[in-house]
Amino acid sequence: MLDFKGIDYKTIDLMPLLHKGVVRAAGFPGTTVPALKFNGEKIQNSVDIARALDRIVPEPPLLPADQESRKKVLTAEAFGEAELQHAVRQILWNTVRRQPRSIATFLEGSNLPLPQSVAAYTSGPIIWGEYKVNDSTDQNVRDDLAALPQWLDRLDAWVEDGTLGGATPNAADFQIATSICLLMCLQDLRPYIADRPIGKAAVQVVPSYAGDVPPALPAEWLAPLREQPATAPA
Ligand SMILES: N[C@@H](CCC(=O)N[C@@H](CS)C(=O)NCC(=O)O)C(=O)O
Repeated sequence: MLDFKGIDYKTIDLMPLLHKGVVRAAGFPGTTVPALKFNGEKIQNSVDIARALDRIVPEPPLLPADQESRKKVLTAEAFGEAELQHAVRQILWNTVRRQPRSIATFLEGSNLPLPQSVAAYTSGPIIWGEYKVNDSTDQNVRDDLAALPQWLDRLDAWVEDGTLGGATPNAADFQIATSICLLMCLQDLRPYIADRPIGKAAVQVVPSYAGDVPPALPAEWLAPLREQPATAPA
């Protein structure tokens, strides 16, 4: 969103889990990332960040001017933030826990001053902690995967009606594309998403996304995805 606005910025990457304490120590009220300091203002939560950026740098806007389109974008953004995002986190950490070495692939392009040896030593407790924090239990992940086909259909429909994937990305595109690209880091899921309208739209918004997790999930968990057609019916 900062790139889209043409705002110059510096990124600080933090270790997952440890970030909670660091963000608090930096003076933010909550423990989550993304967290942004802008002209002394501390802004947290992706939706609030999007609203704040539109307030601070109005052009180009992250929300459409037309009221009807704006309502749809806000609905899509809220779905991405409140439902999709958490499920993606749960699926991710359950899968990474089964393929712990894959965590190193997410470091590509990061500015963490982390030697491979330290990364290897600390990854176990971090993966376990994230698994716990996100409640990434097998049952929750199975429920998420069962819901995923309908969610992908909903996202494809938003691409079809222009709410997502338009010529200019909006706040919902940024909210959702990042989650979809993260899901596509999982080799288990990529084939069910990449060729769909939402898969293609997500890559347009986030062309490079580090991370590659080899197949890990039990085949029967993926049955709901296999059972549905690769693309939503017209
Ligand atoms: N909906 C928030 C969620 C942010 C969030 O939960 N981030 C995770 C990392 S993906 C986090 O920092 N979790 C730590 C915590 O909940 O304390 C957003 O989109 O900004």
